[in-house]
Amino acid sequence: MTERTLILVKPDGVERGLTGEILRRAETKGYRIAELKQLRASTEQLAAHYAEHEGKPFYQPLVDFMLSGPVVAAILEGDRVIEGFRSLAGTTEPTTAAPGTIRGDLGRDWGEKVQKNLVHGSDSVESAEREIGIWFG
Ligand code: IDP
Repeated sequence: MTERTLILVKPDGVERGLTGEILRRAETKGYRIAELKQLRASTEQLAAHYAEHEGKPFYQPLVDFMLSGPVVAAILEGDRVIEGFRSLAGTTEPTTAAPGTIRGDLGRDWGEKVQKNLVHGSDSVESAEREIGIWFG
């Protein structure tokens, strides 16, 4: 079943020059980049994107981190791409994410309040459509 997902290369990934490597992994897996842009996120976009986390202790550090530099937003297309990209990204904590994944191979803990884990990928069809609206209008 062909799906679309919204991915973000977070500011740590852009700053470290890993955008190409992250997109390469998605393309090599066979997913198609339907849309791609670099931008500075607005507080409104982040409030909408992370609404489910509002009130959690890492919420404000997360928003501040996402405002700290440019992000790269992309729409990926492919069969089961939502699940597939999350599998490529690995689990949330980069220190323990499995080797072979983006977070496991390229990330680690930096002793900060927020997990700087390089990428975001939508977690369901509903989230993907909502997030594509936030980042691509
Ligand atoms: P996901 O990105 O792996 O789907 P979510 O639970 O949706 O993880 O959390 C969104 C983002 O918030 C994570 O990618 C990470 O950057 C940050 N985050 C989540 N949980 C924690 C935490 O317990 N401490 C610090 N940062 C967190």
